Amino acid sequence: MIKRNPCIANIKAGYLFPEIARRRREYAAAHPETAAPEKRIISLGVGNTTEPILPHINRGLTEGARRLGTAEGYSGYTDEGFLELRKGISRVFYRGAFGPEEIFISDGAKCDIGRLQLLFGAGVPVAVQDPSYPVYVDGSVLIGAAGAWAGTGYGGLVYLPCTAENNYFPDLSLLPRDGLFYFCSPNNPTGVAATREQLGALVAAARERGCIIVYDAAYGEYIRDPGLPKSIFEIEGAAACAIEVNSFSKPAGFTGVRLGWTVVPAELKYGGGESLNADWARVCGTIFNGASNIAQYGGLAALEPEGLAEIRQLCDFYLKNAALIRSALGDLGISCVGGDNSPYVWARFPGRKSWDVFAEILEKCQVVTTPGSGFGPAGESFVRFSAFGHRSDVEEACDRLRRLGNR
Ligand code: PL4
Repeated sequence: MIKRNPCIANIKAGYLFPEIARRRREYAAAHPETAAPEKRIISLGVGNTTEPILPHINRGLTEGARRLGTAEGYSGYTDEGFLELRKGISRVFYRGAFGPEEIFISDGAKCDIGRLQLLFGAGVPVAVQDPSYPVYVDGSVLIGAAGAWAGTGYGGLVYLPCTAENNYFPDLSLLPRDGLFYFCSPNNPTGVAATREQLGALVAAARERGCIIVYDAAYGEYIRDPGLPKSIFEIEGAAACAIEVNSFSKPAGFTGVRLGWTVVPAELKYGGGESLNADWARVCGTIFNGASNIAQYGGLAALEPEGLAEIRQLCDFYLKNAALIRSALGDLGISCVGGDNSPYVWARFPGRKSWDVFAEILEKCQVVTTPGSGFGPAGESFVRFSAFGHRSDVEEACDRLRRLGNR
């Protein structure tokens, strides 16, 4: 009989978000009273957008669908993406620093994170911020990184703790040589955005150690502090050591539409001098057939001035939710970071297990959160509150959080 890929046995049995959904279902089944509106379960767990796509961007989507029904407007496979969309992304997000051949349109940041490791294979050392978005670790383990690094601890990958003690920025001396480093800013789950100086140090360390940074900027449009970089490519020298993955999901409400992009600079080279850009084009050409054309019409509308104003409006809406959550937790004496340049609030419960805090908040408040330990060992004693929710739900959740009492 055919054998199972042994890497699958190395990933954790359940992916974090379905496990949270399972516990929520279990709680609801045991508590039929949660069917009543005043007792309904409110989710501040998974980071899933809730608000309608705003009118200008939505017109881009519907007009795109209409065009596909016409002889002059029809298009089929678009491979690396609409040329105008790639040019527009460079103009809007990178001040035109990249040619369209350096920008690859995707069906979302997560999908490209999953595909990117094909460039490096199983033998490469992989480092992640701890805590971090679970896909970096699980994706690495799936490609065999755990096998290559077995015995090094933490499931075979290198975890760089980001804690209150180091202001949620890792000790870069722990970065393995000739490795891959997943770095996310504003960070999921901590909500902390790295400063220009910190990213300068990160780029310097990556170059000195022969590493490549996979920079996840999925929440860049949530940055409101003008001094904070939205992209790794705002840092000099980054094009020689970084790939950036990005997405329309969180800024434009495209979590269900599916559209993102990855920047692979032409100057980025492996140790042997080969081009990552050429390899990425080859990988995508082989196992990806391009993003939906309808989604790409929506992306084009999002890059127009009216679309950019809507992106700002939508992010402001969720940032206001984050401020409400942070203030409610602060009133209880619970210490938090994030929420100011990010849609996530990272709340600390010293001495507690994060799944226990998750259960306490669900039982006392009927509010779903995400336990910090699901993002890595350094996430223990934290829970993440997502600001993606209807305003009335967030207000109700904040009210109910008072049941936790003062800390
Ligand atoms: C739940 C740092 C959320 N089922 O929509 P994409 O693929 O363009 O972007 C996904 C993504 C990429 N990078 C970061 C992210 O935080 C996310 C989305 N994360 C969360 O609650 O942490 C949604 C997660 C989804 C999943 O597994 O990705």
